[in-house]
Amino acid sequence: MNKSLVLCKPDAVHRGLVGKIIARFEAKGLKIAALKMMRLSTSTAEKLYAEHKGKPFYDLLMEFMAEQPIVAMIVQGAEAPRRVRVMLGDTMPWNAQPGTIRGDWGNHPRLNLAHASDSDESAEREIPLFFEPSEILDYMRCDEPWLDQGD
Ligand code: FUP
Repeated sequence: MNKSLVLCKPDAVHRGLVGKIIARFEAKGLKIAALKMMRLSTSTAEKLYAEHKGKPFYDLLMEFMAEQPIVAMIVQGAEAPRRVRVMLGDTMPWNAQPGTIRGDWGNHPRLNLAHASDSDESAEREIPLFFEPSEILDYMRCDEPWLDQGD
């Protein structure tokens, strides 16, 4: 099963939307394999968003991500990165479809509620920035036989 690193960003924490965001992944049949609340260090924020260094929005993004609490999780399931990104919606909330997390609740490209890995390769790079192997739990949801049949 594939994994995606998902962060509920500071705006999701302050707006009390973390539970609703997690509930969407759970209801979809995706599995929460790791979960914690934390403050992001500037160094981890820089590693997460390394590809954006130098862009006009970079400094404000670093400030925003590192100063307030976030909730980090690993969401697991078949094609998890692709499916979670669809559920997040477009980066720009005004382009995000209703029914997506950003389409329903997002208001600004920086205040767009959640981050999610954009591929298996990104997830492999991002997950160790947030979780030790011992923090990732391997278990079977009781509804798993009814999900992700893979055929
Ligand atoms: P996404 O993967 O959908 O989060 O989007 P990007 O990797 O393109 O953007 C990384 C972060 O930069 C997101 F938090 C949104 C933010 N951003 C801005 O603040 N302004 C912009 O114009 C574009 C992105």
